[in-house]
Amino acid sequence: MRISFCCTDTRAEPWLLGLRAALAGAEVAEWSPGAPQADYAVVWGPPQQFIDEQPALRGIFNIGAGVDGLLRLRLPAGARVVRLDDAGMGVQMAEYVCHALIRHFREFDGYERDMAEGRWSFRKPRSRSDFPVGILGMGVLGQRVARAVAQFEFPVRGWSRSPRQVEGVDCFAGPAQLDAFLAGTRVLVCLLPLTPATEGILNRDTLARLLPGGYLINVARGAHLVDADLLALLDTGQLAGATLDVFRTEPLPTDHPFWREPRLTLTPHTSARTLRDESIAQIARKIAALERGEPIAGIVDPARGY
Ligand code: NDP
Ligand code: OXD
Repeated sequence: MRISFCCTDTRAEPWLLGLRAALAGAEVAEWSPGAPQADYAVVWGPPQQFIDEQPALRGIFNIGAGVDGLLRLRLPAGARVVRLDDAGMGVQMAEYVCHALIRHFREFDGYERDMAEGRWSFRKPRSRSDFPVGILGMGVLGQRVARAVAQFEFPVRGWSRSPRQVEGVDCFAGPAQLDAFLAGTRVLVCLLPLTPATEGILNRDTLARLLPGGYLINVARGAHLVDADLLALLDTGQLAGATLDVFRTEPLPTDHPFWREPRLTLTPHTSARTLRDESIAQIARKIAALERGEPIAGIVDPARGY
């Protein structure tokens, strides 16, 4: 079995060693133009040339959860695209979202500023029942985050494409229930895949429907958010602030107004990193299952876009 590795911004050597160790007997090599046909590919942001030169792949394994970049390429009809299912990202995402949520709710950002300015002062405790957390996207990561947020006793609501039942979560589904979901949410977490249906979903209309003084945590993709609409709602005070991990252009351009907005907390697309060992183990398990003719989780439906 031959495996071709084609990941931009990723040091190939440790992945090649890990994949070889996990898939005994497999020939694993980094792709270069004209390389021999492979049975499986392990990719992140591959060029179109890679796809065009590898028409016989039995599976294309994306080393991330989001496949929006991959699905922008022309893929062979019937190509089986497989994304990472958690693989260590769930707990990181839960940490990140809880950190952002609690920092905002407990006003730790304000205390940091006060103490830095030598001011010893208390803020009035707030009630977590006034801070319902709404999670857009109740998939692998959304559900993990919902569980973590519920541990801190915030009311939790979730929105997905198809109806779901998740213990401890007030569930909403589909466009018809989006307004009701937003109307009862103060802290909005975006964990949707980027698809034609979700691009720009964080906009003036949807964000203005949150409870007054809403707060946004976007950990999905920059193109979910209409940047100018967020800034406008911060200006009117309808939104109290936001924590953003993802941006339309990454790295965030130095002249982007987000850098200068004090009510925003920014991080460089780091909320849930791909963990090499966990990812290799998952990919190797799935390749072995496919070779045995068994079903696997995480196969992307290109028509749905995730
Ligand atoms: P999943 O595919 O497991 O979950 C996606 C969820 O979104 C599902 O609940 C799905 O609904 C819902 N959804 C999709 N389309 C719509 C729609 N049109 N309307 C309503 N709900 C919709 O994905 P993951 O949880 O694994 O990952 C989510 C995203 O997080 C990734 O696509 C990626 O963009 C981002 N991500 C960001 C990272 C970072 O470091 N910032 C790291 C990892 C991921 P249904 O349940 O009905 O299918
Ligand atoms: C992912 C990401 O999709 O890191 O996994 O953004």
